[in-house]
Amino acid sequence: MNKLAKTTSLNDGQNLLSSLQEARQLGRKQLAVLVDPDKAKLGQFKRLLKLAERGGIDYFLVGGSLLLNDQTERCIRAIREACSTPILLFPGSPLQITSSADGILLLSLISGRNPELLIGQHVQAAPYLRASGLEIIPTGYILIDGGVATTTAYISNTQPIPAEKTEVTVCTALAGTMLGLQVLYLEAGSGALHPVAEKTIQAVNEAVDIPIIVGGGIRSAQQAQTAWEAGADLIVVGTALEKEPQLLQDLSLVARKVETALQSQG
Ligand code: 1GP
Repeated sequence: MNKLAKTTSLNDGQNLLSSLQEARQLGRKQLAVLVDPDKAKLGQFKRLLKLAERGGIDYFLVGGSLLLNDQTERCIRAIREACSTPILLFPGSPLQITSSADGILLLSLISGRNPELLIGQHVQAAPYLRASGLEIIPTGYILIDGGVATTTAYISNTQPIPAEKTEVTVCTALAGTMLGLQVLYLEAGSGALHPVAEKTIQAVNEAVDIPIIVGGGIRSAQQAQTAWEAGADLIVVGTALEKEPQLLQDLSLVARKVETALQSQG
């Protein structure tokens, strides 16, 4: 296979959104690794790509709230050369759109009240997205307070939902599904002190039936397990794997453990 070829036709020809939906239906627990293109040259990233060759990563997310260098293409190329894992853009701005990925989480920041991130930037990006051939995944992005001020909150000029206001998060998630968003991303912010709380994930999981992505501040297999068990379908880990790529193995093992436990519960 051409290693630089796009991989949108994964899982017997299904597209990326179908793969997320199927994972939710079948109780499969998926893992995405968030790569900050600015760090794509570092030694730990190369180690992570070596480990990725052996599997265990369902998607790479590429992007960030603030990028300092124009390294997205290089980063995507490095991932493609190492493995055939699908690559989704996770853009902090329309400047990060590139057709060399497989798809894009088209984020609507529905926890905030910044019209630019609810519709403004999407209008500007629409013709580029249409021409890009990227698979578009309409995503309700919900920022929840993770105990520390995040770049995402600052750059987006929005306030996160207070962590204990579960009902606000649930109503936001519900509104997102009613607006037709296909996926929800519960985000505590990169490097959050506290990941999204178990009870918040549980409450959202009970309220909606679309794939739930959870990320921000997940540093251990135990925290990933808690999130998966609470109802997350896809966990996103960035910072912890940047520092300690070997954590990937533990995360993979825990994902299979949670799936097995779920299956035995019927
Ligand atoms: C941030 O959810 C992602 O957008 C990942 O966060 O870097 O804290 O793992 P971490």
